[in-house]
Amino acid sequence: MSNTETRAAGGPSVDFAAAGDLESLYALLDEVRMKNGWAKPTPSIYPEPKQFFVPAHWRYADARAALHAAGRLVGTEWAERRNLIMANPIPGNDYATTRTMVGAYQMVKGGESARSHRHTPNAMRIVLEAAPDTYTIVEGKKIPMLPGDVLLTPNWQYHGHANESAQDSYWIDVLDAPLVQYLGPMFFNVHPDRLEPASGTDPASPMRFAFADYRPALVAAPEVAPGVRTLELGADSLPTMGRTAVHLAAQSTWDHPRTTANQIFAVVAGQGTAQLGDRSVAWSKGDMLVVPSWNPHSFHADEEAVLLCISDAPVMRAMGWLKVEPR
Ligand code: GTQ
Ligand code: FE2
Repeated sequence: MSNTETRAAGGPSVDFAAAGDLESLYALLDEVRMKNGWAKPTPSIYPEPKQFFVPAHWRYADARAALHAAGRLVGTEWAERRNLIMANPIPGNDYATTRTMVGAYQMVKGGESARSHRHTPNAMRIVLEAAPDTYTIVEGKKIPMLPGDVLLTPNWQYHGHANESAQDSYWIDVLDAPLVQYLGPMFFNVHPDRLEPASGTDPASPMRFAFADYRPALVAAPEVAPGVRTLELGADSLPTMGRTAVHLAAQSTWDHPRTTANQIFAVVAGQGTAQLGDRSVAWSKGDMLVVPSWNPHSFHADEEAVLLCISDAPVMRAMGWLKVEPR
């Protein structure tokens, strides 16, 4: 007979009064599914951010070659998306790039489409290679995808991709899916028509930040450091992820302060080096880098460069947890 049944209603389920030492107290706690909070090996509350996620760098040259090969082996008839996930290289993780976001590379072949679906995670894309007549179809409108463009797909909007050009297109996807998984409200469904029919093309969609528009504005923006300019792309257009375009003049260095925000960087143009935590990496066009919360990081451009910084700063700000290290 279990203790639960022998104890009187209202009394303790086990006899804590009989615990003569901590070990027997812990054994009794196990029986009522409780843990002591005073002798845990790793406290849950600590003085500064402690990350399981690590800074990391992925080369577009690798992703592109892998996707090109996948183009022979993976059809969009059966795969929801032909994409590669940049899972943070920590034990047991096969999805999240950082706590709140996942970064991926995707390829849609010339003449091919990726079927329409919708999901509660917010998404955005940064186009690396695409010829005219490559579109993402968002809620029945064709939105052009050209190199350097940033395209948004908010929560629950139907989206599919149609490459009506002759050239394979490649881009980076960033989604807040790990945050949605963590909090719980994950929903997904496919569109009844496979690829949602489009009623027209909307090159000036508020969901599109065309490279041709933001690059001139970026190079005219004030310097935040010698040779470094930044521009927000549509603050608040997604509730969870912000976008900052960064222009680095040749030989400039961007010493970005530590922040509680998690950040994914996409290299839109140029090449250089970065210091991520205690790692040095050499980056070039199309590469992806991740800087989890509170890791030091700086970028040096060997030639003129444009980076896109995608961050969960809007979430941190909304919760009162956005903190940037003073210097
Ligand atoms: O293109 O809709 O990389 O839903 C991951 C999930 C891309 C997309 C990804 C997605 C998409
Ligand atoms: Fe999607």
